[in-house]
Amino acid sequence: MEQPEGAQNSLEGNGKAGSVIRMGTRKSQLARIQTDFVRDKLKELYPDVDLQIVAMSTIGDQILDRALSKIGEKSLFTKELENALEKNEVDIVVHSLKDLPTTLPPGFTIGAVLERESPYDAVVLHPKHSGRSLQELPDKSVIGTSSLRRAAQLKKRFPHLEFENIRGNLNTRLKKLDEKEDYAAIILAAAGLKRMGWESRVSQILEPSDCMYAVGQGALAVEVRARDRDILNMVSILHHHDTVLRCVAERAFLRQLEGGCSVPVAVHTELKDSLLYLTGAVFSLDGSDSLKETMQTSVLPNNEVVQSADDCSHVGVTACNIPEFSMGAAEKLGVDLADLLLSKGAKDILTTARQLNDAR
Ligand code: DPM
Repeated sequence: MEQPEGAQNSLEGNGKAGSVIRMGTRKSQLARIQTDFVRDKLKELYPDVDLQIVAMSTIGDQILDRALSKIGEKSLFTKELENALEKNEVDIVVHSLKDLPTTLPPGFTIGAVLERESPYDAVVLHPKHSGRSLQELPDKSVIGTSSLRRAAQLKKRFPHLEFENIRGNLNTRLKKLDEKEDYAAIILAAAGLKRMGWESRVSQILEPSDCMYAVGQGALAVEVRARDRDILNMVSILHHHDTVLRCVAERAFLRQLEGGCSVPVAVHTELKDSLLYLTGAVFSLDGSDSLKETMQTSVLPNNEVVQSADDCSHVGVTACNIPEFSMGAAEKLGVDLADLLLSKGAKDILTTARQLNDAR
């Protein structure tokens, strides 16, 4: 494997790729596992680079008593890490893509989106309900989730269940589930459970007809300083073509809707025979009101379109090694689908959901 220019040289300061690359991470076990995963990939590709890990705690990790959607601080889990990037204390930060806002602060970009794990949500049951599906849980069973997206869809689909917030990192949540009688089950992303080695606790994977996933769910993102060309080149090799196009469409959809990480918006994407399909939906908090549509586009590169050399970023993702035509088509698909939903009244549904959630 050839290394991009600069990666072998020890270039001091200015965020240039040198022989040492520092990777910032949150302290939670999942964040560490995700960062180690990317470190191992980079180590294989660039055996001569010294990859160091710098662990930090973030606001999202410190405030554990309020629902995420109520803290009101944007980029909850990412701010401290971005500060460290900005101040040149670290060079790379690994995130779950779904935690990254669709508009990144100026100066930052996503330099790699890795192959997506399962994007679906999973049900983890209290041991006493072992073997049951959501449908089979007793009336008024309490399900723990602080995702408005999950609660809205599942309330509609399983009206016999009740939903309550649950916070904390994955370890804390599993403990709260198992050691108390507060929840009959909790809903978590299958990808996180798999990375933690807890697949055996998954009793049910939710089909799109039960619960569509969040924008970017299941994909890892590598955030870097946008001006850092050497590091951008270095990590761009980690981009997974299909995942990038799917996630660019999803992020463009969410951005055009002006949704943040705390609105009931869900998606489903597929890339088959160079056709990209995007299904997007918005929900009222109880799921009783919703809009859902599907659109598709060809992402087959059109040779007549010349790649623009200096800025190949789309919804915060810089992927110069993926044809500009495909990236542009994916972004447009997301925008067009959002515009279609907006023309049918999506704005009202989201505004009401936001107001009700803020008033709770
Ligand atoms: C975001 C949401 C949640 C996380 C909202 C949503 C879940 C919050 C909750 C934007 N970020 O999904 O509707 O359940 O209270 C998060 C998880 C992962 C990344 C954990 C999870 C792991 C999966 C991945 C938290 N962020 O969703 O169970 O890498 O996509």
